[in-house]
Amino acid sequence: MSERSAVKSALKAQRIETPSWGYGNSGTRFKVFAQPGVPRDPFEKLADAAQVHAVTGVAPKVSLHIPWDRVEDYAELAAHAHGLGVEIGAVNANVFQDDDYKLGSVTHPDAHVRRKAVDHLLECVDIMDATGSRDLKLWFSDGTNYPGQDDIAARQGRLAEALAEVYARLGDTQRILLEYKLFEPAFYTMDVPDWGTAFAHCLTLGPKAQVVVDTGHHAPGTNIEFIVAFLLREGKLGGFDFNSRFYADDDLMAGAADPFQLFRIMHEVAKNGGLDARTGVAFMLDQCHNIEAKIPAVIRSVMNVQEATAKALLVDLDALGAAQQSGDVLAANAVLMDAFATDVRPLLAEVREETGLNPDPLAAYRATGWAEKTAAERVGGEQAGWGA
Ligand code: LRH
Ligand code: MN
Repeated sequence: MSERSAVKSALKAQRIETPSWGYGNSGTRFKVFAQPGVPRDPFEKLADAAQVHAVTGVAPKVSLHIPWDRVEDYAELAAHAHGLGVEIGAVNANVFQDDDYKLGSVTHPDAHVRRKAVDHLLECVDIMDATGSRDLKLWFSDGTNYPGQDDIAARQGRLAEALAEVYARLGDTQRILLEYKLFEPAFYTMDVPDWGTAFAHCLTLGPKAQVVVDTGHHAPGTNIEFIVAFLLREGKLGGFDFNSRFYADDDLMAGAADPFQLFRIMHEVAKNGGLDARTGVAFMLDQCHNIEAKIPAVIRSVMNVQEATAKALLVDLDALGAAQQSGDVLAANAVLMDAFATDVRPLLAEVREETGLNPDPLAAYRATGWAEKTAAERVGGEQAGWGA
């Protein structure tokens, strides 16, 4: 198989999971701007996600967030997804919007509050049983705002206890994906602030616990691809929450703010076996489209991840290895920069045509008239959002 056709088959096999909340309204503490045609329920969110998969061919999974996507019958929701040509992916728990969780959820000083939080996490595993999902994604807003507010070590003990109980409930093929975040909504300590803390808890839990790298959750200047290479080597990279940022957890479109960083990350993924489905890395988007049209934004983001992946797959690893081995710093760097400078859009257009798709997914989407159709039909009811 020529290098080019190997790259094309890897691109055809790529799978990018889109977030149900990316199709709903979202914003900042200053304002949430509504948009015409926004879904009112998880069924309509899945219909929008199916539009993304229809024009990209690589986005067949949709992450849910509970309770934002709470329904009576999750098997019915999964069947609805199937009918649309998509399936339900990771289930995201939410222990960050209930008044009881002001001082923490699974780390709260009060055992009753911890019990309530763990019960929600266990409910999410029940939902996974109904939807056939593999991944329980856990992000905790837990933390403190002032020195002395609570005992840092004691909170870690409470977190470990809660995670162990949920881990014991997992089915054989199910996983915990533990997500870390440096700050926000807490501003002194977060109980899972960085990859090291997440990694340590996942090591303690066992093989069914892995780390999620949200690209917006690091201190400015953090070398995220180092974390990726390290976790892949340890077999503890469970997935990504792709988005991009200029400052903090901006949750902008993946690759929009820093396409070179996304390329460097995908280079470490590609060269360390992370694109191999057996490695089990979940490539998920976690974004909010506060001012831009939501479905085209998700399509653009999927294309940005595809472009970063294509460039990473074009890195001449033999030349890179030779330059690294001989200590030729400039030559080694040039190998990567050459790949990054490659215009891979014609290659991706070819991949799409070979899979029977329009080479231009955004043009294909516009041609469906879906935006106009949903704006006309989805009148009344309450548009979906974060319900915060
Ligand atoms: C937290 C986070 C987490 C989700 C939420 C939508 O910042 O990245 O992954 O639960 O965004
Ligand atoms: Mn995230």
